[in-house]
Amino acid sequence: MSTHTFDSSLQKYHRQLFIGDIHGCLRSMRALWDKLQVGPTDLVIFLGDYIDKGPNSAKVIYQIQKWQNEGLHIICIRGNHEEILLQSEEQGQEALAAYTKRMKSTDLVNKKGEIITSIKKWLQELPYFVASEKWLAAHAGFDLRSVSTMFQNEIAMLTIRNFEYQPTVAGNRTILHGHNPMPLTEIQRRIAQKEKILGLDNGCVYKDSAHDMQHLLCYSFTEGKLILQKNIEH
Ligand SMILES: [Mn+2]
Repeated sequence: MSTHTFDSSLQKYHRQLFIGDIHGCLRSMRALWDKLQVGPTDLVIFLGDYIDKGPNSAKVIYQIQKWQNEGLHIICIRGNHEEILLQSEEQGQEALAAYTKRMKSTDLVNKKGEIITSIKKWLQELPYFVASEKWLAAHAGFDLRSVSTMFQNEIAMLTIRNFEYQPTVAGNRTILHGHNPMPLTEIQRRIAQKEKILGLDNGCVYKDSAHDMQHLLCYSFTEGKLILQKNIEH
């Protein structure tokens, strides 16, 4: 496997926009979207964890599906929360009910006690990562011990924390990820210093956390700038 494995068609988009963990924060996501003014020459990559913890898991997915159906170029990467939801249903209806109750995402379940069909189909198709010529994106990050582990270790893509950059393995590409909430000042510092690993989860869903948390973030890779939306959930 070559480090040059990537989708070259992704580089043509004028803006390549990466959005961090949403966790059911529908109002915040819509407010961020209004600021972005996404058009047909843009590519939006959502970094996973659409569901759980926040108030509107199902509606977040319906809204993203609506934008996709309008013909906007959107890639949704799989997060550990999407993976765990699908796994819990495989363990049976009781496991699914217990998980969604604990995660405040019972709106994902229909009257038959299953994941709503259109949501389940969408979740099952989510990729674990996306690779372009200039960047690599996954929910949590990559296992950079080798090129093959980088592209094949899906557990790492969903859950890894605090991994070190390896320029030869990553082909000098920037890695974009979410999963691990970080203070805004730290995220801004890493962008300013042109670091090669950029985490974009500022813990939007944690409404009562510190002042430099609670934002839903979008990083415009092509412009090198951050667009912020503070949590506005009720
Ligand atoms: Mn996560």
